[in-house]
Amino acid sequence: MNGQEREKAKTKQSIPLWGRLMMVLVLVVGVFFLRQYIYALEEERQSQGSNGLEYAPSVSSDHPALQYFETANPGRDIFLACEEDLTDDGLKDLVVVYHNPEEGRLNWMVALLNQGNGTYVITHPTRAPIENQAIRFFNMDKEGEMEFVITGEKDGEVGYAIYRIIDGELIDLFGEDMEDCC
Ligand SMILES: [Ca+2]
Ligand SMILES: [Ca+2]
Repeated sequence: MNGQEREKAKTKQSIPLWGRLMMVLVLVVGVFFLRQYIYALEEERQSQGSNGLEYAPSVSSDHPALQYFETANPGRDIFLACEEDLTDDGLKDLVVVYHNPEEGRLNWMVALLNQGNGTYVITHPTRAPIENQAIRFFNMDKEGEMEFVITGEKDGEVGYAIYRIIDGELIDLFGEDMEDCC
């Protein structure tokens, strides 16, 4: 034990009983308010519609990233374009679900990665659900890049997959029945 540690041990021992009781009281009150806070959050979540799931809204058609996509890929039908910072660099990126009318019954999804100078890097297209597409952003591992889940249908078959940007591309982390709905 060096001098500093001995000093610390002494401080610990010298906390009087009332001090320890005060600490317990503060802890109990703290836990009480934390629980109230969590209940309030939960209530708010439940009041926000079906299953508490909040799907990302589509951006408006004059959104700069969407216009960038349409300039690079003219003539596509846009089903969904949702904004979030996927790369954890403080710049909003855009996920676009679209259809090329020159193709058959196929939909595609890309992400536009914001370069911060008015330009975007467009990821390689990956297959997307045919109908009722919805995207929900969330942070799966509580750090770094945002993940998102895309769900959709094809002829009543429902599927979903979870994606993250890895090395500048949309990577499918896992999913279920995507082949039935894409
Ligand atoms: Ca970003
Ligand atoms: Ca994450």
